[in-house]
Amino acid sequence: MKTFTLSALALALMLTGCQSAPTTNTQNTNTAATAQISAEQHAAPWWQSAIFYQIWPRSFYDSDGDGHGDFNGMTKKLPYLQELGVNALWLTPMFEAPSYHGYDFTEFYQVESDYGSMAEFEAFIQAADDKGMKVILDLVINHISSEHPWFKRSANGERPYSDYFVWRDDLPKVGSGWGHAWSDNDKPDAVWHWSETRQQYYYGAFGASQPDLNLRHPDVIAEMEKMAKFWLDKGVAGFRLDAVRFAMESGGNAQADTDETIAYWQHFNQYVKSVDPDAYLVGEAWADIPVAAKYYGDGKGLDQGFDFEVGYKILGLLKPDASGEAQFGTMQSNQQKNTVDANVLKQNLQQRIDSSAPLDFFAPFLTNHDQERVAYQLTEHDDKAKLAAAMLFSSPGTPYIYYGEEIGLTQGGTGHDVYKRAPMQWDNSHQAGFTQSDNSWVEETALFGDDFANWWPEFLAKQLAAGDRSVAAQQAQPNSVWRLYQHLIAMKKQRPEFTINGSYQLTQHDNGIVEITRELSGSKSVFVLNLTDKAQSISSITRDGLTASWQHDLNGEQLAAYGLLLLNNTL
Ligand SMILES: [Ca+2]
Ligand SMILES: [Ca+2]
Repeated sequence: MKTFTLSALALALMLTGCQSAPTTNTQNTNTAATAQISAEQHAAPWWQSAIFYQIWPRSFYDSDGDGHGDFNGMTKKLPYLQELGVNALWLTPMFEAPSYHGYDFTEFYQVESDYGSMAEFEAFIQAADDKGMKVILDLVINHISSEHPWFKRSANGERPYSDYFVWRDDLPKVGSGWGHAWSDNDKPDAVWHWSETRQQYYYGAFGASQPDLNLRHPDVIAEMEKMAKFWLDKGVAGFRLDAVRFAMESGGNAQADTDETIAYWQHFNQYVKSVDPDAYLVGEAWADIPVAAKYYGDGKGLDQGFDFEVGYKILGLLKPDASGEAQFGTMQSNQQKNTVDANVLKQNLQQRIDSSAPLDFFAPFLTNHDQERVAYQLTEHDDKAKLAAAMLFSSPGTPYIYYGEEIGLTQGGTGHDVYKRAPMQWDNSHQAGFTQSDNSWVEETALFGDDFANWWPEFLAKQLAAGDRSVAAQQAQPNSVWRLYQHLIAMKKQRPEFTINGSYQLTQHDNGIVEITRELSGSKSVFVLNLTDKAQSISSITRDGLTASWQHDLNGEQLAAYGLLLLNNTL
């Protein structure tokens, strides 16, 4: 049996006056230290106690029967989110854009008309605020739509727009390093696109329809700041920044993570904080931890960045036969044949600690809108989905939940992103309660092309027949995935050991049972996870002074296959 202990951070120890990190089962309740922790939490930025929920607005709830989710639909579902317990929301893009996904803005100051009016957006922000929920928006600064007036004018050579994008006369040669910046491919024509109008090539890291902005141009820099201020003034709490790694490119072998890019985000953060000191920036740097940490920028960069590795590692432990390949980068698979080694979780945490950013920089999550859904990866195995949730919430940092993960929502296939972004399933009624329309937006051939088969009716019928994968059905079951999420969220908000300063100890017992302990100043929680497909003894787990707040298939001293036991002491 191997034991690993992460000491509480040195700073925390200094602040709380502890002599050493809590590593044993001692039950010394230090009320003075707890009070100090509370004061410290009070002073900490709001995002450190946030539980984020990522909404794909088009798929959340359709309030007016046109088959597209909308602002009023999100407003209507705020009580649901409050009941779940989340206190912060990330909306994927909701500015006017030609695509269904919205990552290609044609407007910086108008909402996506499919989602409703500006007044309805403002009402949503106000209603969320009334419930104590922060809302952040998805901001894409690296590129905009080729249909944006800026690009049309730039292609026409109109000043001052002519230099708002990155132009060159000739296509770089193969071997010059140009290609998709997130891979090592050598393919200049993947990122340099020909403009008939201008008779030049323009740079577009994400394809011809999404030209990269020239973020060296003072007008462009100023406009991006103006856009941020416009939305902050409307009451949003910050931004999730798309594709932060690719802001500034300076050559074929310098298309990502350049010093200039880090400096750009430092500058942007400085501006945003000048508008609102509490505004929050979280970056999508889809890369391994040392690279993601760069965006902390010595404390002047982004407030947080996603930890893309922890989700791979957690899900990898639950599907040991899968290849576990990283989808977008340099991450290594953690698979070991026929063996589940939970040490990957502590290695992940150690990497965060060893990085150039502090531990509270990282936001762990299981999946997002670009990744196969948890339930799909785990073949709709609810007990495994619960273990995934437990591992996520036991990990220090600000967690993000992708809508539907809390009900074990799966997907209708693979190979197209829309499968990962399908309508929420609210109940077992018509269209799973998402829309009154006979059709949902995912069936619109105009959005996906005539060749794309309509997979939705069959998928929906299957989900409705199963009957257990909707919010209503999950809420009605005491041991459902939804109930566990609700429990974990409440625990994370209430118990001090789940703050960034709580110690983390992971032990893998010889029979495969994994024990994760979080503890701070006498407050303690223990996760007991059976990562094997057989019932296992948990007689070696010390349970003195602890009571079970969640137990699944616990039979005496045996925890069922993929069972979960959650123990806490009294606060
Ligand atoms: Ca609608
Ligand atoms: Ca760029």
